[in-house]
Amino acid sequence: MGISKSRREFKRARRSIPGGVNSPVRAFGSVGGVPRFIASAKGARIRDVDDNEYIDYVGSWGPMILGHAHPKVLAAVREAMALGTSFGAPTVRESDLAEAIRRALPSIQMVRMVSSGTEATMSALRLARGVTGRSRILKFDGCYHGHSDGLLVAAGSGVATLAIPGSPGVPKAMTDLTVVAPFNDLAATRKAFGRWGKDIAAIIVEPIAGNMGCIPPVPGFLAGLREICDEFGALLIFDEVMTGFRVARGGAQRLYKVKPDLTTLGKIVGGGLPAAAYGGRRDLMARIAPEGDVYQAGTLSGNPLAVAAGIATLELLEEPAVYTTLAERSKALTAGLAERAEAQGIPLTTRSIGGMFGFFFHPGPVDCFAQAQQSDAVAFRRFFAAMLEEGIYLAPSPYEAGFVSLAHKKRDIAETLDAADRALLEVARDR
Ligand code: KE4
Repeated sequence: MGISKSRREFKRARRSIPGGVNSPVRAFGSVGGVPRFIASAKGARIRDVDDNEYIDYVGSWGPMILGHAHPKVLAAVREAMALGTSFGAPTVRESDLAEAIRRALPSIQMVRMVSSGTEATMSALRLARGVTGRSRILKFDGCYHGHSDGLLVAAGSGVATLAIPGSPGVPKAMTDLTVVAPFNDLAATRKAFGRWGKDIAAIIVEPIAGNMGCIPPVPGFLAGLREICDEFGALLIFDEVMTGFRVARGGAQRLYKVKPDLTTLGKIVGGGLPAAAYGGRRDLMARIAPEGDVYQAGTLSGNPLAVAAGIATLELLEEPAVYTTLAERSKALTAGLAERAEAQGIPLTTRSIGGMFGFFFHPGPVDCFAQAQQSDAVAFRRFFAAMLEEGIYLAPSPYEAGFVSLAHKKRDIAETLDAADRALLEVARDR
């Protein structure tokens, strides 16, 4: 596979852009090699600047659930574009999108559009602090909620701890307000509330973790968080930036039947354009300016092009069978991977939930970040590289989830599994 143009463009990009990319994971830092510079995409496939084609399981990190360049989404954006690209004033279509979100997620009685998942979680946490008058928040180790200071943290030493800065530039004063507990560990969460409960404004959680690989909640975990929040007067925030409209029309909260106080959304709600949202109980959202006193704003919030793409995407996801199809594709892929790995004596733990999936080179169980970190990183790197060479584009990190789209057909899954057979041989050979 020739990649000379990507190699040249990567060298060029690094002169002007930090790491040559506009978001770190794109640089292939975890897997090595040259990131592919993408020229175009259609359906389940992307094409790089060297004219290599790949079956794409990243899908722009989740938004491309319909497949790339869906004709109805493109038409909606073209139609919107002809009327102007941004007004900085209210539009009818923003209410159409808000109502579509409310219909899909009934826990969202009011919703505010923003431009990224980071903005959505940052704003939801400010609202939680504003309405409770409390300063601390609790998050889970391995969950990612965007890069705002209080969330860009690492777990301290110990089971439930005050966070430590996850990056230079994040002041300790910020991370002292963030408590970190292990994902899927109710006992540790309850212990943290025992110590800081009266000052914890909210728990924020990915109801299905997708940023430490794909790790579902163990039975009772989410319901347990609901109980703890109710007992201590904290708010429960589901960060469904990834899982919203991905695992079910109503998101993970619909799958697991646990009702959060606030929900954050992103990715799919913008149909691949920059749009995200936060919303929830009316009594909480009414505290957001200008109706209330908790400030949040954004020049391009509710941008007409992003709203058009979001509405078109959510409309196409109203077809009842879509989530059955997505789950079938995802399950066929992960079951096939597990079968082939077992045949070659390679420990592999796989997960598939709706249209998202994950796999760990690990015998299992993998229910939290500490266990995910015990996965075989070398095996992952070898598998990733071999699959890329085969024309299969997986997430370039063992700590990401994978995504199928409605454009992935059975023949794409079969082609992927044939490639996996050969790629797993590479892994087995070097073990
Ligand atoms: P953005 O600010 O990147 O739009 O959203 C942040 C965010 C919030 N919450 C969850 C659950 C998320 O998964 C994300 C962003 N996801 C990553 C990939 N896992 C985006 C890819 C990237 O960082 O380039």
